[in-house]
Formats: sequence, structure tokens, C-alpha cells
Amino acid sequence: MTRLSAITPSARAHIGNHLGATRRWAAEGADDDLYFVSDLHAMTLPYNPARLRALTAEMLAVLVATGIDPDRVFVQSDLVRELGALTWVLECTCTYGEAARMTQFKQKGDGRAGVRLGLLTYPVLMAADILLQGADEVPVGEDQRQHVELARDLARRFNSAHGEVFTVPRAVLPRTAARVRDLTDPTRKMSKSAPDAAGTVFVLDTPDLIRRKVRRARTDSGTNVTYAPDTRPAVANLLEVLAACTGEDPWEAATRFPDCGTLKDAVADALIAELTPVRERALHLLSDPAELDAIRKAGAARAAERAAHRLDAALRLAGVG
Ligand code: AQP
Repeated sequence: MTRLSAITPSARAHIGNHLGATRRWAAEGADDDLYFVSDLHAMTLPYNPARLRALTAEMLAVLVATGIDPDRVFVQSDLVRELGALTWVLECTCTYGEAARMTQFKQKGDGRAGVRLGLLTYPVLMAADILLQGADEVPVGEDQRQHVELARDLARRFNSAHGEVFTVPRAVLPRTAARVRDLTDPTRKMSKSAPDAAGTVFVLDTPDLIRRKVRRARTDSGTNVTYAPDTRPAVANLLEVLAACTGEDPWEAATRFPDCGTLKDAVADALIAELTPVRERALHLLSDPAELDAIRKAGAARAAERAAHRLDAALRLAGVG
């Protein structure tokens, strides 16, 4: 059974991505699981091409440095020809109404003439990502569930119109892992594209910078430490980050600290211990472009091989190619 997960290099990977997803991918990934850096998805909003290229390389290095098997990783745009071909076939399988109904499109772009057409059609590209690799399961949060449902509908529709080519995928909720909130605004989840990087700890931040960001983290009123996510979300967030790094329970951890200052020191220490090995391996990979390139090429070749027979069959049955 193949499970397919992705991370978009819209900006640098942060501890939300690490503690909430990629660390688990490395620890629990099964032999058939696949992971990719979805750089094509980062093009739906305004972006800088040189920065996208650099972020894509950095994200690949971080995934491998986190411990994900390099044999299970690839970069989306390395399959751009295959994806382009299947996306067109699927766009001609999908209706405008279906694409325009996607909640993310309605929230980010509907009604604005200047919005990129790619923002409307990227769920179809996502369907091509999923169907080309023959994924059975796609672990996604609520915000992406609708897109996997679309992939499911398109697979079924194509199969019944033309012949059985595609595995019909299903969205599964990822096993619960840490949900990390922004350090300066605990009402928001930590996000790559947050307007202010002060509340985001990036995986490749230096130990010094991590310490400074954690020291400046917001705390709720009162100086004592209690674990009360509803009434004291900022302190609870710090305790959850600590717990995710050390494996302890946030309630128990709360009893160890006389004040928020000592809690912050412990959080910074734990994050530095957690991230230093990843940072060192990632920087090593980034300093040796030949090694990263070899990983990338091998990943692309494997992904293209997995895709080839499905794309050939889809084009043949669609009467083209
Ligand atoms: N704050 C978070 N806490 C826990 N998990 C998180 N993830 C993201 N933020 C947190 C998980 O990381 C994986 C990859 O994320 P993504 O690139 O697909 O996009 P995202 O969820 O949209 O992440 P961002 O950082 O918020 O990016 P932008 O700002 O570009 O939208 C996913 O498994 C995600 O759940």
C-alpha cells in the first residue's frame, strides 16, 4: 500500500513541519511510502524563481537529513512533463464547477481577476501527483481533504469512462502529532509564510537564533507555568514543543518549572538538541551539490518509472499521444 505525502517549499521548513510531520515520516515511514517536495504548488502565488530553486534544494536536504529514506523522496518538478500531460487529461475530466467549488480557491482567489489560473487548477495537478504514483492513501489535514476527494472522483470518472488505469486514492487523517503554534501569536499555527519570522523557528536556524526566538516568545499573563491550552495557549504551546522534543507529558513537564523564564531555557535547549543533528546533516548535503543532485536524480528516475505505465495507458485510452 502506497501512502503519498508532500511538503511545499513556499518558504523554509519550520519546527511545525518537523515536529508535526517530517520527523514522523522519517520514524514511521513504511517501505512503500513516498514523499515529495511540491515545488510546482509553490508557483500558484507570486514567488521568486531563484529563491524557489534554492528552497526546493533546501527542503530536499532537510527531508533526507531528518532521516527519510532517500530512495522514497523526489522533487515534483522533476516529473513536470509527465505531470503536465496527465494534468491536461484530468483537466478535461474535471468540470469548472468542481474546481471552482474548492474551499481553498474560494478563500484565496475566487472573484479576483488577478489571481493565477494555477490557483484554480492546482487541485487537478495534485490529483495528477496522486494518480501518477498510484497512491492508495494520502494523509492530509482537513484543508486538503477536499482536494483528495477530487482526485478520487477524477480517478473513478476516468476509469469508468475509459478503462481501469488509476488506483482510487483515499484521504486519511495523519496520526496526531504536535500542532505547533506561532511563538508570537498562539492563535495562529506556525506557518512558513507567516508575516513575521520572529514567531517561527526554522529547522536550519542557528542555535543562537533559536534561543533568541524562544526567549522572545509570548507568554500569557502570570509568570507561573501551567498547562492550560484554552486559557494559557502561549505557555501551553511552549510546553507542547518541549514535550514533542523530549517525549514527556506536557502536564508533567509544567510541574518542573518555577517560572516562564526557566521553561523557555528548557524549550530552547530541547529544540537545539532536536535540530542540531538535522541541521548539520542538511548543511553537509547542501555543501556537496553532487550528493544532493545524485539523490534528486535517482528519486526522479524512480518516480518517472512508477508513473510511466499509468501515463501511457491514460493517454492511449484518452485517444491521444
Ligand atoms: N504548525 C504546524 N504544526 C504541525 N504540523 C504542521 N504542518 C505545517 N505546519 C504545521 C505540517 O507540515 C506538513 C507539510 O506542510 P505543507 O508544506 O504541506 O503546508 P502547510 O500545512 O500549509 O504548511 P505551512 O507551513 O503553513 O505553509 P504555508 O505557510 O506555505 O501554507 C503537513 O503535514 C502539515 O500538516
